[in-house]
Amino acid sequence: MSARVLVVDDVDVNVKLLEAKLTAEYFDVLTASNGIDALRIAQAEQPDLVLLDVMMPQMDGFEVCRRLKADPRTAAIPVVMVTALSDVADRLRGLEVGADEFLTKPVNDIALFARVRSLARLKRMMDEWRLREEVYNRFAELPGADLASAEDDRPARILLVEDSRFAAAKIVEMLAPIASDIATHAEPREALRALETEPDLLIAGMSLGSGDTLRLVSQVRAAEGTRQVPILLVGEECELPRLAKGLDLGANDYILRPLEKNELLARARTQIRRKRLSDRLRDNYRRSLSLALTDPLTGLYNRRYVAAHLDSLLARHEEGGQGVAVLLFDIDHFKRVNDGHGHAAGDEVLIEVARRAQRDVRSFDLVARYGGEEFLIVMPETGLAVAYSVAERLRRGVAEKPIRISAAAGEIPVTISVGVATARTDHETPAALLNRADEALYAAKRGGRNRVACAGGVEAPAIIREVV
Ligand code: GH3
Ligand code: MG
Ligand code: MG
Repeated sequence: MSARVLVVDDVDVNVKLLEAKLTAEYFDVLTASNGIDALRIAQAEQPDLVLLDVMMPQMDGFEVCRRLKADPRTAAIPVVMVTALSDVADRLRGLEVGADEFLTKPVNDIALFARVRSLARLKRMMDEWRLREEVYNRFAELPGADLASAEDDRPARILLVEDSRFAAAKIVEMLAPIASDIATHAEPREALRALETEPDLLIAGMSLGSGDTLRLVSQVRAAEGTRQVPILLVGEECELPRLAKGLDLGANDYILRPLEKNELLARARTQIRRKRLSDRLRDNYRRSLSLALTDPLTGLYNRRYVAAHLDSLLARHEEGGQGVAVLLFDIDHFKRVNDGHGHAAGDEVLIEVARRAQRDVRSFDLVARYGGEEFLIVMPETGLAVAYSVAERLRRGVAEKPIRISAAAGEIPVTISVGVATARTDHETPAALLNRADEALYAAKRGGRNRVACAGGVEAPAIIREVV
């Protein structure tokens, strides 16, 4: 993965040095020597990351960071502040203006590459979600998700893996202002099990007597259920190479001992915020996906979805599958239901017919609302005889019991007509198959309604009639 990094520093030598290091690691580098240029380039070029010097004449790094985070066009770009030595006051001020990370001068290569990579990866992920969400919101005509409101300050649930009781107690005490619940485990194995409760953050000490923290990191990242949990590592300065390895394996951040309360709080808070934002984006995405592909009245798949589904089934069928059958059915004289009992009663009938259709097909058959009062069922691995018997069961399932509606009218007798078509062995297209089902449906209507007809006027064999 190559990321684009904007390096901002008023001292030319510093810019050149960082540029050389990053270019050697295959990052694309943009540069700026003052705050105004940095803001302009960040807006125009949308880098994946900004490395920002704190001490600059005119506009200092804090102000640049504040403006980047205040502008919706650049707010999502991670900012790493580059500060002189480990000045705690500087770090805190940086966190207050929204900086995501710190590096101290002279810049340590391990910390530089690991943090740049980890932040760029995160940015890519967020961009991807944002893009998908935009696309699906357009598709489903939903209002856009409000990213600002995705942030919430609910107290967090944190899982801590630390075998020194003293160290653990200290961390728990420091985190009290943001956590409602901190579960402490001394062993990685126990922690892995406890992760099933999906905490907002995992904090893990690097030197555990009872197991390997790096292994825990890769196990957490490998399992589907725990992949999303952010990981913050806690280590000593001499453990930097292992901490960097941890970041490569998927940990999100690290913090060095001796722990400073405000830095720990800030780093934990940042990870929790990101986790919640990405959860939120994922939920929105799922929700809009389901709205885009299902019918809100009946909950069935919609025409758009069933078309895509049929496409891929037919492609499989061409490659030597076992056949595909479709049933197209339509409620008889549905207009009379609306006219006689009102549109709301009509809706209730549609919902009940959909329910009975789903009840009467196999679990791998797909039921979709195809149009107003027209439904389509797609049945994989199905020949004409079975398709016909399912259609007949469906027809009976609707006709044999009137549909109860909430209005005074009580019960309404409803029938359906069904057209059955099966895919030809080669050169079948969805359009041609559906067309034949449609012709069969109209034959059933012409034949008197409340009946099943097969495409091409094929008479269902007598033996099937006996079976059903
Ligand atoms: P046929 O037996 O020939 O199918 O007659 P029909 O009356 O069912 O057919 P027609 O196509 O003339 O009328 C279908 C009606 O379905 C017209 C339309 O207003 C109604 N309809 C379509 N979608 C909905 C819906 O979502 N809710 C309700 N209540 N009615 C709908
Ligand atoms: Mg109808
Ligand atoms: Mg109709």
